[in-house]
Amino acid sequence: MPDSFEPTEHPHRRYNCLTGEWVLVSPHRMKRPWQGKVNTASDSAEKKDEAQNGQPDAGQLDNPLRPGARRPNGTVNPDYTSTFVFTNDFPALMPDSPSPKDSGSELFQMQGAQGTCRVVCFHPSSSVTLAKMTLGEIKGVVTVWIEQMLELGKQYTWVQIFENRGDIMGCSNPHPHCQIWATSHVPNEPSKKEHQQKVYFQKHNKPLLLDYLSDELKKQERIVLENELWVVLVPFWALWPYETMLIPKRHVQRLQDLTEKEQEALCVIMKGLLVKYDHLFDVSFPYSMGWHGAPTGEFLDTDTQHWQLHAVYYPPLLRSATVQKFMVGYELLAGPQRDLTPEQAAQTLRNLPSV
Ligand code: H2U
Repeated sequence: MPDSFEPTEHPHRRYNCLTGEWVLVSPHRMKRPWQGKVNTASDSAEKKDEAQNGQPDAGQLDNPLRPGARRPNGTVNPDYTSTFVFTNDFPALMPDSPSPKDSGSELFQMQGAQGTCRVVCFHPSSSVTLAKMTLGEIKGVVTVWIEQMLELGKQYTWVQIFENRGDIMGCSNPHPHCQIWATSHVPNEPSKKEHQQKVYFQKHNKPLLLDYLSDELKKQERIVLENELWVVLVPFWALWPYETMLIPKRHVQRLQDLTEKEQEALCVIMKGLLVKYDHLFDVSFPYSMGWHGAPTGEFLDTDTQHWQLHAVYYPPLLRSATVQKFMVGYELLAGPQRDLTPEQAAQTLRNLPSV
């Protein structure tokens, strides 16, 4: 067995201290020939609109998220000029759905799941992505996120803000928007983070993610962007090829705890990251992203200082605009695996323009 370990050559496992799971890193697999699925560049509505000199195309006219559109359920959207929030017409959760009776069985457990789902349109134009919005327009989106966290957080234990971008991610509509699902329970992913951060805090009396960030800033191996108040990095344990984490430098538990200055600096760094992503393979970059912070509802009255707010971006593209990473085979049967190293991904992203 060779004794000179090279992370860019030799398969190894990395620990995700935020979830307690391991990722298999196999950098040499980037060299394998690809005869599998090649997508068409999922460039959303952007190019179509540009081709028609800004005139809305047929898709835009039928688009149920645009200002003034009649949605399939008959509701007419207002002629909004900035952001627009509405309750999802096809919600995955209902506020007043009844709970099942306790089965009394360890093997057949069920729980009630009450909640609500909302859609947030970011902009009246279907051809504008967050990367292309002005800082003022992005600030409008951040303000809505905070308002929604405050409102829904009063009632619900977990408020999940997430954006699915691009048809490759299963996004049903190219109009710039995100979703919010608020639930009476803490879902699986944040549950793991709740546990890991709590255990770390009990041991060290410091938030896990702030210690992690401080080490990352010293190492300077996976930092993509940094400003006075925020950092974007490729996590040490990143699973998706160009996965990133966006994290405030100060100890902030929830989105609604950000100061005005932090909100403004967030808009700048978020736009910088999204512009880099668009440059990476020269397409309007697809991803799933979302915010994770301390739980809300009944947790608002408990000690949650082990939590540090952060956003995660999970882009599916691997080698080009048309070759994506699939979470299949080994990932489904055994555990997650990635090809290029997080350091290689960070270096590539770092070297791309952010304007
Ligand atoms: P996605 O593009 O991420 O799938 O989100 C769009 C959401 O918008 C989706 O959840 C909702 C869908 O249910 N929607 C409505 O609520 N009303 C509509 O008329 C169209 C889409």
